[in-house]
Amino acid sequence: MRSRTMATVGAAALALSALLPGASASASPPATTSSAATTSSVAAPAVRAAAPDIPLANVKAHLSQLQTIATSNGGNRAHGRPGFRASIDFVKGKLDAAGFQTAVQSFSYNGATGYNLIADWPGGDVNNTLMVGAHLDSVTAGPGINDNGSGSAANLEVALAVAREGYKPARHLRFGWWGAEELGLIGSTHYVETLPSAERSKIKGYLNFDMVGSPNPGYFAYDGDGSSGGGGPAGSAEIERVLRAHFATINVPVEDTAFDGRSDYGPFIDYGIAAGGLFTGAEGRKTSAQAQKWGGQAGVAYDRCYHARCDTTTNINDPALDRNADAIAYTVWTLAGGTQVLDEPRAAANRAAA
Ligand code: DPN
Ligand code: ZN
Ligand code: CA
Repeated sequence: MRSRTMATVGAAALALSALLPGASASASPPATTSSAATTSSVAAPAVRAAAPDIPLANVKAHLSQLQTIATSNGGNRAHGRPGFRASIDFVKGKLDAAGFQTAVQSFSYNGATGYNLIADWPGGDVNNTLMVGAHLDSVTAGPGINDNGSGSAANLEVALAVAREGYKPARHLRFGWWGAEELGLIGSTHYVETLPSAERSKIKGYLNFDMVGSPNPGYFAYDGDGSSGGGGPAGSAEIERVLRAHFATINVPVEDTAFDGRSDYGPFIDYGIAAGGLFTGAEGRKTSAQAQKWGGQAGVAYDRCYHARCDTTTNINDPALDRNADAIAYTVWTLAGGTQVLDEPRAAANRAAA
Protein backbone atom coordinates (compact mmCIF):
# COMPACT_ATOMS: atom_id res chain seq x y z
CA MET A 1 0.00 0.00 0.00
CA ARG A 2 1.04 3.56 -0.46
CA SER A 3 -0.43 6.97 -0.54
CA ARG A 4 -0.51 9.08 -3.61
CA THR A 5 -1.11 12.73 -4.15
CA MET A 6 -1.79 14.64 -7.28
CA ALA A 7 1.86 15.61 -7.29
CA THR A 8 2.81 12.03 -8.01
CA VAL A 9 0.26 10.96 -10.57
CA GLY A 10 2.70 11.64 -13.35
CA ALA A 11 2.87 13.57 -16.55
CA ALA A 12 0.66 11.15 -18.45
CA ALA A 13 -2.24 11.60 -16.07
CA LEU A 14 -1.84 15.34 -16.07
CA ALA A 15 -1.75 15.40 -19.86
CA LEU A 16 -4.91 13.28 -19.94
CA SER A 17 -6.62 15.47 -17.38
CA ALA A 18 -5.98 18.51 -19.53
CA LEU A 19 -8.25 16.96 -22.14
CA LEU A 20 -11.11 16.40 -19.75
CA PRO A 21 -13.74 19.11 -19.31
CA GLY A 22 -13.95 20.44 -15.79
CA ALA A 23 -10.61 18.98 -14.77
CA SER A 24 -8.07 21.17 -13.04
CA ALA A 25 -5.39 18.76 -11.94
CA SER A 26 -2.62 21.28 -11.39
CA ALA A 27 -4.78 23.65 -9.37
CA SER A 28 -6.75 21.10 -7.38
CA PRO A 29 -5.74 19.76 -4.01
CA PRO A 30 -5.29 16.00 -3.63
CA ALA A 31 -8.74 14.44 -3.88
CA THR A 32 -8.10 12.03 -1.05
CA THR A 33 -6.69 14.45 1.49
CA SER A 34 -8.45 17.74 0.89
CA SER A 35 -11.13 19.14 3.10
CA ALA A 36 -11.50 22.31 1.04
CA ALA A 37 -14.30 20.93 -1.10
CA THR A 38 -16.37 20.13 1.97
CA THR A 39 -15.91 23.36 3.85
CA SER A 40 -16.73 25.48 0.84
CA SER A 41 -20.26 26.80 0.54
CA VAL A 42 -20.27 26.11 -3.20
CA ALA A 43 -20.93 22.74 -4.76
CA ALA A 44 -18.04 20.30 -4.70
CA PRO A 45 -15.73 21.13 -7.60
CA ALA A 46 -14.94 18.58 -10.27
CA VAL A 47 -11.64 17.34 -8.94
CA ARG A 48 -9.80 14.97 -11.19
CA ALA A 49 -9.91 11.77 -9.22
CA ALA A 50 -6.63 10.27 -8.03
CA ALA A 51 -6.48 6.48 -7.81
CA PRO A 52 -7.07 5.16 -4.30
CA ASP A 53 -4.72 2.87 -2.46
CA ILE A 54 -6.23 -0.61 -2.69
CA PRO A 55 -6.28 -2.25 0.76
CA LEU A 56 -4.34 -5.52 0.60
CA ALA A 57 -6.42 -6.91 3.48
CA ASN A 58 -9.58 -6.56 1.39
CA VAL A 59 -8.03 -8.36 -1.59
CA LYS A 60 -6.84 -11.14 0.73
CA ALA A 61 -10.29 -11.42 2.30
CA HIS A 62 -11.69 -12.12 -1.18
CA LEU A 63 -9.02 -14.78 -1.67
CA SER A 64 -10.03 -16.41 1.63
CA GLN A 65 -13.60 -16.54 0.41
CA LEU A 66 -12.52 -18.20 -2.85
CA GLN A 67 -10.44 -20.70 -0.85
CA THR A 68 -13.45 -21.53 1.33
CA ILE A 69 -15.59 -21.96 -1.77
CA ALA A 70 -13.06 -24.43 -3.23
CA THR A 71 -12.65 -26.31 0.03
CA SER A 72 -16.38 -26.80 0.43
CA ASN A 73 -16.83 -27.83 -3.23
CA GLY A 74 -14.38 -30.66 -3.76
CA GLY A 75 -11.19 -28.60 -3.69
CA ASN A 76 -11.48 -26.60 -6.89
CA ARG A 77 -13.36 -23.87 -8.74
CA ALA A 78 -13.14 -25.42 -12.20
CA HIS A 79 -15.45 -25.13 -15.21
CA GLY A 80 -18.53 -27.29 -14.78
CA ARG A 81 -17.93 -27.82 -11.07
CA PRO A 82 -20.04 -26.32 -8.28
CA GLY A 83 -17.08 -24.31 -6.98
CA PHE A 84 -17.05 -22.26 -10.16
CA ARG A 85 -20.71 -21.30 -9.99
CA ALA A 86 -20.28 -20.46 -6.29
CA SER A 87 -17.33 -18.22 -7.20
CA ILE A 88 -19.49 -16.35 -9.74
CA ASP A 89 -22.25 -15.90 -7.16
CA PHE A 90 -19.79 -14.62 -4.56
CA VAL A 91 -18.30 -11.95 -6.85
CA LYS A 92 -21.74 -10.99 -8.21
CA GLY A 93 -23.13 -10.50 -4.69
CA LYS A 94 -20.36 -8.05 -3.79
CA LEU A 95 -20.81 -6.06 -6.99
CA ASP A 96 -24.61 -5.94 -6.79
CA ALA A 97 -24.40 -4.58 -3.25
CA ALA A 98 -21.99 -1.87 -4.45
CA GLY A 99 -24.30 -0.65 -7.20
CA PHE A 100 -22.92 -2.36 -10.30
CA GLN A 101 -25.25 -3.59 -13.04
CA THR A 102 -24.37 -7.25 -13.34
CA ALA A 103 -25.26 -9.95 -15.83
CA VAL A 104 -24.34 -13.62 -15.92
CA GLN A 105 -23.73 -14.93 -19.43
CA SER A 106 -24.03 -18.69 -19.88
CA PHE A 107 -22.26 -20.83 -22.43
CA SER A 108 -21.86 -24.52 -22.99
CA TYR A 109 -18.51 -26.28 -23.22
CA ASN A 110 -17.44 -29.90 -22.80
CA GLY A 111 -20.98 -30.86 -21.90
CA ALA A 112 -21.13 -28.44 -19.00
CA THR A 113 -22.58 -24.96 -18.55
CA GLY A 114 -20.03 -22.19 -18.08
CA TYR A 115 -20.54 -18.60 -16.98
CA ASN A 116 -19.09 -15.15 -17.49
CA LEU A 117 -19.95 -12.36 -15.06
CA ILE A 118 -20.19 -8.90 -16.63
CA ALA A 119 -20.43 -5.86 -14.36
CA ASP A 120 -21.06 -2.33 -15.64
CA TRP A 121 -20.48 0.78 -13.56
CA PRO A 122 -23.34 3.12 -14.57
CA GLY A 123 -22.24 6.25 -16.41
CA GLY A 124 -19.36 7.34 -18.57
CA ASP A 125 -19.05 7.41 -22.34
CA VAL A 126 -20.26 3.99 -23.48
CA ASN A 127 -18.79 4.66 -26.93
CA ASN A 128 -15.37 4.73 -25.27
CA THR A 129 -15.62 1.78 -22.90
CA LEU A 130 -12.67 0.52 -20.88
CA MET A 131 -13.00 -3.13 -19.87
CA VAL A 132 -11.08 -4.86 -17.07
CA GLY A 133 -11.06 -8.66 -16.84
CA ALA A 134 -9.77 -11.75 -15.09
CA HIS A 135 -10.54 -15.44 -15.35
CA LEU A 136 -12.35 -16.77 -12.33
CA ASP A 137 -12.03 -20.51 -13.03
CA SER A 138 -9.32 -22.76 -11.60
CA VAL A 139 -7.97 -26.01 -12.95
CA THR A 140 -9.47 -29.15 -11.39
CA ALA A 141 -6.23 -29.93 -9.51
CA GLY A 142 -6.61 -27.22 -6.90
CA PRO A 143 -8.34 -24.08 -5.62
CA GLY A 144 -6.59 -21.68 -8.02
CA ILE A 145 -5.80 -18.92 -5.57
CA ASN A 146 -2.88 -17.36 -7.44
CA ASP A 147 -4.23 -18.66 -10.80
CA ASN A 148 -6.48 -16.77 -10.92
CA GLY A 149 -8.05 -15.88 -7.61
CA SER A 150 -5.38 -13.16 -7.47
CA GLY A 151 -6.47 -11.25 -10.60
CA SER A 152 -10.13 -11.91 -9.81
CA ALA A 153 -9.84 -10.60 -6.25
CA ALA A 154 -7.69 -7.59 -7.19
CA ASN A 155 -10.15 -6.57 -9.92
CA LEU A 156 -13.08 -7.09 -7.54
CA GLU A 157 -11.51 -4.81 -4.96
CA VAL A 158 -10.72 -2.18 -7.62
CA ALA A 159 -14.36 -2.34 -8.73
CA LEU A 160 -15.52 -1.94 -5.12
CA ALA A 161 -13.14 1.01 -4.77
CA VAL A 162 -14.79 2.64 -7.80
CA ALA A 163 -18.08 2.54 -5.90
CA ARG A 164 -16.56 3.48 -2.53
CA GLU A 165 -14.81 6.54 -3.94
CA GLY A 166 -17.84 7.75 -5.84
CA TYR A 167 -15.73 7.65 -8.98
CA LYS A 168 -17.30 9.17 -12.07
CA PRO A 169 -15.07 8.04 -14.92
CA ALA A 170 -15.16 9.91 -18.22
CA ARG A 171 -15.13 6.56 -20.02
CA HIS A 172 -17.64 3.82 -19.33
CA LEU A 173 -16.16 1.11 -17.12
CA ARG A 174 -17.00 -2.57 -17.46
CA PHE A 175 -15.53 -5.49 -15.54
CA GLY A 176 -15.57 -9.14 -16.60
CA TRP A 177 -14.88 -12.42 -14.78
CA TRP A 178 -14.38 -15.20 -17.30
CA GLY A 179 -15.24 -18.87 -17.19
CA ALA A 180 -13.29 -21.79 -18.66
CA GLU A 181 -10.07 -19.89 -19.39
CA GLU A 182 -8.14 -22.98 -18.38
CA LEU A 183 -9.80 -24.98 -21.15
CA GLY A 184 -8.66 -22.54 -23.85
CA LEU A 185 -9.99 -19.00 -23.22
CA ILE A 186 -13.51 -20.35 -23.74
CA GLY A 187 -15.53 -17.81 -21.75
CA SER A 188 -13.74 -14.67 -22.95
CA THR A 189 -13.85 -15.92 -26.54
CA HIS A 190 -17.57 -16.55 -26.19
CA TYR A 191 -18.13 -13.04 -24.83
CA VAL A 192 -16.14 -11.25 -27.54
CA GLU A 193 -17.50 -13.34 -30.41
CA THR A 194 -21.16 -13.12 -29.40
CA LEU A 195 -21.12 -9.36 -28.79
CA PRO A 196 -22.89 -7.55 -31.63
CA SER A 197 -20.18 -5.87 -33.70
CA ALA A 198 -21.59 -2.42 -32.86
CA GLU A 199 -21.13 -3.22 -29.14
CA ARG A 200 -17.68 -4.75 -29.66
CA SER A 201 -16.48 -1.61 -31.40
CA LYS A 202 -17.37 0.48 -28.34
CA ILE A 203 -14.75 -1.37 -26.28
CA LYS A 204 -11.66 0.77 -26.84
CA GLY A 205 -9.38 -0.96 -24.37
CA TYR A 206 -9.13 -4.19 -22.37
CA LEU A 207 -6.98 -4.78 -19.28
CA ASN A 208 -6.27 -8.36 -18.21
CA PHE A 209 -4.99 -9.62 -14.88
CA ASP A 210 -4.08 -13.31 -14.72
CA MET A 211 -1.73 -14.35 -11.88
CA VAL A 212 -0.67 -11.22 -10.01
CA GLY A 213 0.40 -12.67 -6.64
CA SER A 214 2.95 -15.36 -7.50
CA PRO A 215 4.92 -16.56 -4.45
CA ASN A 216 8.34 -16.01 -6.08
CA PRO A 217 7.21 -13.02 -8.09
CA GLY A 218 8.43 -11.32 -11.19
CA TYR A 219 6.96 -8.01 -12.28
CA PHE A 220 5.87 -8.30 -15.88
CA ALA A 221 3.75 -6.22 -18.25
CA TYR A 222 2.42 -7.55 -21.52
CA ASP A 223 4.60 -6.21 -24.32
CA GLY A 224 1.96 -4.01 -25.95
CA ASP A 225 4.52 -1.68 -27.54
CA GLY A 226 6.47 -4.50 -29.17
CA SER A 227 9.77 -3.39 -27.61
CA SER A 228 10.61 -7.08 -27.14
CA GLY A 229 9.20 -8.04 -30.54
CA GLY A 230 5.62 -8.47 -31.57
CA GLY A 231 3.39 -5.78 -30.13
CA GLY A 232 -0.38 -5.44 -30.25
CA PRO A 233 -3.25 -3.42 -31.66
CA ALA A 234 -2.96 0.38 -31.75
CA GLY A 235 -3.36 1.75 -28.24
CA SER A 236 -1.66 -1.22 -26.58
CA ALA A 237 1.61 0.71 -26.28
CA GLU A 238 -0.15 3.45 -24.30
CA ILE A 239 -1.69 0.85 -22.00
CA GLU A 240 1.71 -0.75 -21.36
CA ARG A 241 3.16 2.68 -20.57
CA VAL A 242 0.46 3.43 -17.97
CA LEU A 243 0.72 -0.04 -16.41
CA ARG A 244 4.47 0.47 -16.00
CA ALA A 245 4.11 4.02 -14.62
CA HIS A 246 2.84 2.94 -11.20
CA PHE A 247 5.82 0.63 -10.71
CA ALA A 248 8.18 3.46 -11.62
CA THR A 249 6.77 5.52 -8.74
CA ILE A 250 7.54 2.70 -6.27
CA ASN A 251 10.91 1.91 -7.87
CA VAL A 252 10.05 -1.63 -8.90
CA PRO A 253 11.57 -2.55 -12.27
CA VAL A 254 9.20 -4.13 -14.79
CA GLU A 255 10.04 -6.55 -17.60
CA ASP A 256 8.10 -7.31 -20.73
CA THR A 257 6.25 -10.60 -21.06
CA ALA A 258 5.00 -12.09 -24.29
CA PHE A 259 1.83 -10.53 -25.69
CA ASP A 260 1.02 -13.79 -27.41
CA GLY A 261 -2.58 -14.42 -26.42
CA ARG A 262 -1.93 -16.85 -23.57
CA SER A 263 -4.77 -15.40 -21.50
CA ASP A 264 -8.16 -13.77 -21.94
CA TYR A 265 -6.90 -10.68 -23.77
CA GLY A 266 -6.31 -12.99 -26.77
CA PRO A 267 -9.84 -12.77 -28.19
CA PHE A 268 -9.83 -8.99 -27.70
CA ILE A 269 -6.62 -8.38 -29.64
CA ASP A 270 -7.91 -10.77 -32.32
CA TYR A 271 -10.56 -8.12 -32.97
CA GLY A 272 -8.05 -5.28 -32.93
CA ILE A 273 -8.96 -4.02 -29.45
CA ALA A 274 -6.05 -2.40 -27.60
CA ALA A 275 -5.07 -4.43 -24.56
CA GLY A 276 -2.55 -4.89 -21.81
CA GLY A 277 -2.02 -6.46 -18.44
CA LEU A 278 0.26 -7.53 -15.62
CA PHE A 279 1.68 -10.90 -14.63
CA THR A 280 3.93 -12.17 -11.83
CA GLY A 281 4.95 -15.43 -13.47
CA ALA A 282 3.83 -19.04 -13.72
CA GLU A 283 5.96 -22.14 -14.39
CA GLY A 284 9.00 -20.20 -15.65
CA ARG A 285 12.00 -19.88 -13.35
CA LYS A 286 13.35 -16.68 -11.92
CA THR A 287 16.85 -15.91 -13.21
CA SER A 288 19.65 -14.80 -10.93
CA ALA A 289 19.53 -11.31 -12.48
CA GLN A 290 15.81 -11.16 -11.67
CA ALA A 291 16.36 -12.37 -8.10
CA GLN A 292 18.94 -9.59 -7.67
CA LYS A 293 16.55 -6.85 -8.71
CA TRP A 294 13.29 -8.27 -7.32
CA GLY A 295 14.42 -10.50 -4.47
CA GLY A 296 13.16 -14.07 -4.20
CA GLN A 297 14.76 -17.32 -5.26
CA ALA A 298 16.85 -17.70 -8.41
CA GLY A 299 16.41 -20.96 -10.32
CA VAL A 300 12.98 -21.53 -8.78
CA ALA A 301 9.63 -21.19 -10.57
CA TYR A 302 7.74 -17.94 -10.09
CA ASP A 303 4.86 -20.17 -9.00
CA ARG A 304 5.86 -23.65 -7.88
CA CYS A 305 2.19 -24.46 -7.32
CA TYR A 306 1.08 -23.46 -10.82
CA HIS A 307 -1.93 -25.64 -11.73
CA ALA A 308 -1.33 -27.71 -8.62
CA ARG A 309 -3.19 -28.64 -5.50
CA CYS A 310 -0.97 -26.36 -3.44
CA ASP A 311 -2.23 -23.17 -5.16
CA THR A 312 -3.89 -22.14 -1.89
CA THR A 313 -4.00 -18.91 0.12
CA THR A 314 -0.43 -19.63 1.26
CA ASN A 315 0.69 -19.49 -2.39
CA ILE A 316 0.60 -15.69 -2.50
CA ASN A 317 3.32 -13.07 -2.14
CA ASP A 318 1.69 -10.18 -0.30
CA PRO A 319 3.86 -7.32 -1.59
CA ALA A 320 3.39 -8.52 -5.17
CA LEU A 321 -0.38 -8.73 -4.78
CA ASP A 322 -0.49 -5.33 -3.08
CA ARG A 323 1.65 -3.61 -5.72
CA ASN A 324 -0.30 -5.15 -8.58
CA ALA A 325 -3.67 -4.22 -7.08
CA ASP A 326 -2.48 -0.63 -6.68
CA ALA A 327 -1.17 -0.65 -10.26
CA ILE A 328 -4.54 -1.87 -11.53
CA ALA A 329 -6.30 0.98 -9.74
CA TYR A 330 -3.75 3.50 -11.01
CA THR A 331 -4.22 2.27 -14.58
CA VAL A 332 -8.01 2.25 -14.42
CA TRP A 333 -8.15 5.74 -12.94
CA THR A 334 -5.57 7.10 -15.38
CA LEU A 335 -7.08 5.59 -18.52
CA ALA A 336 -10.73 6.18 -17.60
CA GLY A 337 -10.25 9.82 -16.56
CA GLY A 338 -13.09 11.63 -14.86
CA THR A 339 -13.83 12.96 -11.44
CA GLN A 340 -14.71 12.01 -7.92
CA VAL A 341 -18.33 12.80 -7.09
CA LEU A 342 -18.65 11.90 -3.43
CA ASP A 343 -17.64 14.59 -1.00
CA GLU A 344 -14.51 13.63 0.89
CA PRO A 345 -16.13 12.87 4.27
CA ARG A 346 -18.44 10.38 2.61
CA ALA A 347 -15.60 8.82 0.68
CA ALA A 348 -13.54 8.65 3.89
CA ALA A 349 -16.44 7.07 5.76
CA ASN A 350 -16.83 4.53 2.99
CA ARG A 351 -13.13 3.69 3.17
CA ALA A 352 -13.26 3.37 6.95
CA ALA A 353 -16.31 1.12 6.79
CA ALA A 354 -14.81 -1.10 4.13
N1 DPN B 1 -3.13 -18.11 -18.75
C1 DPN B 1 -2.56 -18.47 -17.48
C2 DPN B 1 -3.23 -19.68 -16.91
O1 DPN B 1 -4.34 -19.48 -16.54
O2 DPN B 1 -2.71 -20.78 -16.85
C3 DPN B 1 -1.10 -18.43 -17.38
C4 DPN B 1 -0.48 -17.23 -17.98
C5 DPN B 1 -0.97 -15.97 -17.75
C6 DPN B 1 0.60 -17.38 -18.78
C7 DPN B 1 -0.39 -14.86 -18.35
C8 DPN B 1 1.20 -16.29 -19.38
C9 DPN B 1 0.72 -15.02 -19.15
ZN1 ZN C 1 -4.07 -21.44 -15.25
CA1 CA D 1 7.41 -3.40 -23.96
